[in-house]
Amino acid sequence: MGSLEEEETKRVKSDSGKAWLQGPHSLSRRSCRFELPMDMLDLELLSPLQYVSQFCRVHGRRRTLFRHYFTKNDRDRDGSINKRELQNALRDLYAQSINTEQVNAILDLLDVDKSVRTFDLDVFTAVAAFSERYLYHYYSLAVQDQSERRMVLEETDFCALRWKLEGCKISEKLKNLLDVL
Ligand SMILES: [Ca+2]
Repeated sequence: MGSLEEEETKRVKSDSGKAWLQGPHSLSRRSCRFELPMDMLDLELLSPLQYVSQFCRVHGRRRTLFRHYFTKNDRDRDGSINKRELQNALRDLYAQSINTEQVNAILDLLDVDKSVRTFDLDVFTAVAAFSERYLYHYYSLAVQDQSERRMVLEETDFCALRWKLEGCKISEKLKNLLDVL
C-alpha cells in the first residue's frame, strides 16, 4: 500500500489550505465525471443509485483510493459490503471528518433504503464519487468557493439541464440528486 499512502500524504500537503476538511481526501469535482444519457427519457426508469452506478466515470487514482476503503471494510472478503460497512467506508474515506448525519444525507439522496442490502465495488465506487460531489456542494455553499470548475465535457453535458429535462418524467429523488452534481 506504499504508493497509495505516498499519494495521500501528497494530497494532504497540497491541500493544507482547505482546513474545512481533514484527512487524506481533498475534494475535487474533477476526479470523476457524471454523464447524462443520450436519450434523457432513459432517466425516467432509473433510481438515483442506479443513475450514479451507470453514469459515473471515476478516474484511476480515485478508483484505487475507493477500492482501498471498500476492501478494508469488506471484512469477510466476499466482494460486497452491507450498509453499515458502507457507512464506515465513507467515513474512513474522509478520515472520520464527516459525521453520521452527512453520511445519512448522502445515502438519502441516493435513496438507499432497506431494500438495498449489499453493495459491490462498482456501486460503492459510484456512491463514493457522489459523496465527493455532495461534500463539495455542501462546503461550497459554506465557503462560497466555486473556483474549481467541472471538466468541459461534463459542463457541456450538464448545462441547460433543466431544458434537457423538459418533458421527462423523472422522479423527484433523481431530480434532487442531479441538483447536487
Ligand atoms: Ca462482505
